[in-house]
Amino acid sequence: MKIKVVESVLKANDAVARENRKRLDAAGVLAINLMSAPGSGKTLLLEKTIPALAPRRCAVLVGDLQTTRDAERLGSVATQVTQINTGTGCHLTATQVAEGLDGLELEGMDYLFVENVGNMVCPAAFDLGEHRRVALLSVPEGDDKVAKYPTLFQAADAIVLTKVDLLGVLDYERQRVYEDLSRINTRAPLLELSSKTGQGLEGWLTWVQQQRQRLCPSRSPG
Ligand SMILES: Nc1nc2c(ncn2[C@@H]2O[C@H](COP(=O)(O)OP(=O)(O)O)[C@@H](O)[C@H]2O)c(=O)[nH]1
Ligand SMILES: [Mg+2]
Repeated sequence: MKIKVVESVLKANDAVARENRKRLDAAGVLAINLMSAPGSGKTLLLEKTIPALAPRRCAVLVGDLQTTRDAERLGSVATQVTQINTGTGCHLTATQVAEGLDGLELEGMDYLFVENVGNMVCPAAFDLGEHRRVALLSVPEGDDKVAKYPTLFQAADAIVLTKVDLLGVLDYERQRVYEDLSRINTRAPLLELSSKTGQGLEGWLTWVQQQRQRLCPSRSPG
């Protein structure tokens, strides 16, 4: 009985997610859902990505339990930013994203970045209508997280290892991450970067641009 309830919630979510994807496709907007533990560096990565990519053609939806702090940070780099407060919800839902889309002008946009609520478990279960899922993990979190939270990394189209500027300071065996990923997700690239120093950002930006070109080959991104 319990399982049926969960299934129906997910089914209803998936139906709204499909509508979200249709709206985004119609507008030629690539949507990327960023998922990670709190503090892995989602907001700072977006603060660096958007100015380098196409500042006037990026919109952002940010999910957090409380506060508009991330939206305030991102408001200085993106033209359209909406904060979604989930209250006690540990992940965004497709319905919340649909409401967020209602408030955005998608015409003229190339990219929609969705910063999910900081959590390594729940966000992975909910399709939001995004085109690509990115899972972040940061060096200070430790090199065992891929094995401990496999669902987040299994669902990812790309995995971003952030804060590599701290590799020399902390005991961190990158090889463990590669080995764990080889068991659970071999199709997603592992992109190592530091939003602080800029190391590795080029590779990430190239991956993002390639995804949009695949989605919308006839329109050149700004
Ligand atoms: N050293 C270092 N710090 C970072 C990096 N990326 C993010 N941070 C810091 O980590 C903290 C959390 O980052 P934030 O982007 O807010 O994480 P979020 O909760 O995932 O959005 C902030 O103090 C950032 O300045 C990085 O690449 N290197
Ligand atoms: Mg954030």
